[in-house]
Amino acid sequence: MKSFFNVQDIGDLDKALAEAREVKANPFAWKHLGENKTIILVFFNSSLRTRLSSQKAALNLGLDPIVLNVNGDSWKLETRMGVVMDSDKSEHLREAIPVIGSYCDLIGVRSFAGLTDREYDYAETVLKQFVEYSGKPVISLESATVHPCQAFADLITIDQYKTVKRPKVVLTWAPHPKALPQAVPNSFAQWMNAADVDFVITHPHGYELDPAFAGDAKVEYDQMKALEGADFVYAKNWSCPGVTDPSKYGQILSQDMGWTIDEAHMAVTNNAYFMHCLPVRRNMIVSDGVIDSERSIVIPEAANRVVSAQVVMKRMLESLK
Ligand code: AN0
Ligand code: CP
Repeated sequence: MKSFFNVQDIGDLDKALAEAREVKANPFAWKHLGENKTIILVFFNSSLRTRLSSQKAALNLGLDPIVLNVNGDSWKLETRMGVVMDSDKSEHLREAIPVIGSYCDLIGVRSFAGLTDREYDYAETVLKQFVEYSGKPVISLESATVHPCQAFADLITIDQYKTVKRPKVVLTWAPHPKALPQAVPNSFAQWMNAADVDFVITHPHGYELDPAFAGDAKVEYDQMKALEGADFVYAKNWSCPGVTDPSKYGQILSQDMGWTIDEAHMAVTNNAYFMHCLPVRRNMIVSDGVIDSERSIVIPEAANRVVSAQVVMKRMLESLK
């Protein structure tokens, strides 16, 4: 595997899920694969799960992880081309990336959407520079438009908990005080469209996801109707994707607390499991009662982040040989 951004990069999903089950059952069986190899994990933004699960996955494979916190302990990096570098950014990605590439075998990059310039974000400008200038396989650890390690872990979790062959999975928007990227819902939609599930998206008007990710997924604007009979409820906030009105890209269009997932919402489902990628704001996205209930699987979902990262790194190491 050369890079990991989209569901297509993992190939056949049944095979990927079978491999995930193997890795989960026997995490140290491929400890030789990463011997004398290094992964550099570059973080332009905060993280708890991605940072720790990526390091743990690397260690399970015998691969040495090095973490670089850009803005914290490195020079601030300029990401735009052709600018006069008279700001607080001391170094350009154009030099930093090949230098990073010369120190490692694999690279992971977290670089969130700026949410001001839709074209810049949706072109995955930063991630593409890493691919072009590092010469190494690159994993998106949530880039401007995708979070594939999360979506793969979500699929692994659904596969683990489902009790019917084709469960109903509902992605629901929920309110949040800050504008958030679309990477998590974009990837979740892309992966659910490719998986064997009955997938429905629900959100207020104006929050339509980019068709490149939403595909033919059913959109139901009545949240309660969407949730009826759901086996899995996947809550997430996102800001305006700017599909219908590009001038609203990255804005908060609604803070309707009626969309917070509480017991009344869960009551219309098929005793659904509750999922969220975390970090989650309690009593904004989800009520204490729902996230603390026995149907909440947010912790095993987060635990599966080690499994998804490990399958991806394992495949990349195998294709280096
Ligand atoms: C980020 C987001 O919504 O994309 C990361 C989620 C994994 N969340 C926040 O910034 C709160
Ligand atoms: N879900 C997730 O990616 O969490 P972090 O932002 O803490 O890495």
